[in-house]
Amino acid sequence: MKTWPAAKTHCVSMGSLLTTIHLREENDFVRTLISSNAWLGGNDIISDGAWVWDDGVEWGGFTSWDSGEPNGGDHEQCLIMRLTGKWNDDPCSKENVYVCKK
Ligand code: GN1
Ligand code: CA
Repeated sequence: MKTWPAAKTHCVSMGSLLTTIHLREENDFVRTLISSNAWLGGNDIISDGAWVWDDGVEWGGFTSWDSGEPNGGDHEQCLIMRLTGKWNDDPCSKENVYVCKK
């Protein structure tokens, strides 16, 4: 369990990134890997609502937001997958499991 920045640093230290998700198939696969809410490699830290992927792929393809999400404004800037495979914006300072992608 790590904060989002610490999780990201750990992935990078292994030559990987927090996982990004560009296809429904990737979303389904990552969901099979997790047993609690897990950080993904996306954030809107720079500007509220302007989501970016850590791998540099432009936001705007596949998304899997849960109903009502994202709802956190400046308080919830990091992307997390719920057990349902749906996404939430959550405070980056929370400690969660995470998935790296290489
Ligand atoms: C959580 O705890 P609450 O309901 O204020 C979560 C949000 C979700 C929300 C709805 C800090 O907020 O990211 O959008 O549930 N925030 C925290 O599921 O856990
Ligand atoms: Ca939220």
